Amino acid sequence: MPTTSTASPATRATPTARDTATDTIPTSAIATDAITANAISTGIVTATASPPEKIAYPVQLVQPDGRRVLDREHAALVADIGPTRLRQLYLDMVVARRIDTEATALQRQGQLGLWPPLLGQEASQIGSAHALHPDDYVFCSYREAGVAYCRGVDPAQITRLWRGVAHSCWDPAQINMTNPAIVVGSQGLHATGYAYAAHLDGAEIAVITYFGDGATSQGDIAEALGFASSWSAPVVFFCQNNHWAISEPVRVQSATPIARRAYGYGIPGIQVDGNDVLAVLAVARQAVARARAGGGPSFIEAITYRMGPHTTADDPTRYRSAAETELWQRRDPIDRIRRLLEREALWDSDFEQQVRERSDEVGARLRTATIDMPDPEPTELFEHVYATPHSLVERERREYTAYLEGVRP
Ligand SMILES: Cc1ncc(C[n+]2csc(CCOP(=O)(O)OP(=O)(O)O)c2C)c(N)n1
Ligand SMILES: [Mg+2]
Repeated sequence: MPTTSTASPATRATPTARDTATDTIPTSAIATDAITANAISTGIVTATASPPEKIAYPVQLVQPDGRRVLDREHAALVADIGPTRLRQLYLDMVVARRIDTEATALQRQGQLGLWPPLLGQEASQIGSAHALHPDDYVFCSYREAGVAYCRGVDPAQITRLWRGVAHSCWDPAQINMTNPAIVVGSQGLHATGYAYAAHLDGAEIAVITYFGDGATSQGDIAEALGFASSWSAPVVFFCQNNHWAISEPVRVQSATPIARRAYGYGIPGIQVDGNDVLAVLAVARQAVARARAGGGPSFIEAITYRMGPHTTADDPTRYRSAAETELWQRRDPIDRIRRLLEREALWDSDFEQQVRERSDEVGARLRTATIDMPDPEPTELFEHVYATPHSLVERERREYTAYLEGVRP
């Protein structure tokens, strides 16, 4: 089978079209199983699969006005999501936003050193997290507080790292989720290694790694995709294309839609409306099921938008227009599911009250715990550098202790 050429002039023009595609009813999506027929007898999947001729629109199940989209294939993947679970998705998204606004406020009040807001990305995070099983494993970037919440993290732990009082936020073993990875893309390699080991152990789990559009330009992600494909590692590559890598727009990261790049590695890729929680849940379930069943890696590009700054140290007004931000405010992922609930007569004042109480409770716990976090002893810096004692670290600890004794009153 001939390999398909990469960017044609037509596809080169797509980034701009892609930027505005999420209001449109999808007519088709990328086939997700195009490469399975190419698995050869060694079990290694060849990269000769042809990607679809064009990527039409991302998968969408709910339009911004709350109307359902007729897409039988993907709707079938969430057919079991009834009123209770729909409300749960809404509640979790509101709580994720509350965690974010509370932490952002705490940073502005001088209680945190830094915070990376997730505002606008709630559907991508909550939808994908709801597709996971407790024994699956998450390798995240720095922005996935919403995923951590769904994994069951204690809200009192979320800001530990960002206040600078600990090396980590939570215990990864308790929620099967790593701590924030600051080195962009590094978590893709960690996920692939973990997934491959699980595969060798015969563990029927999926591993998911979250990263951004900018991370797709990193060698680490390219290496992870190549290795995961060659060795059928059960990993879901979940790219939150939030349109920006700090001040770098997504259109300069890739000449083709990011999901299409997966095909170069022999990995099926799919684009999804990342502000549509049901669509994200559908495609994430498909990818997770594939990984758990031994079908190997998948790639999801969730098209969303970072409504806030990159971090609290950033001023996005210096590199993007108010008109662009306003456009995406009209596609707010929480408003969309609220409209769906209203249309389907699932919205009432009792539920509204329940949502308010839960988000107040989580917000208050996060705030009080942050302010009450004790400052660590300066020498705790030397803990957990190596798993076993190390002579260099011990020497540095002694030197630093002596220094502190000299300067402390
Ligand atoms: C290897 C590496 N290079 C550069 C940086 C600085 N940096 C931090 S975040 C970021 C942008 C990442 O953008 P993206 O992958 O789109 O994720 P987003 O922040 O939008 O979620 C950069 C360049 C870093 N932390 N690590
Ligand atoms: Mg980004």
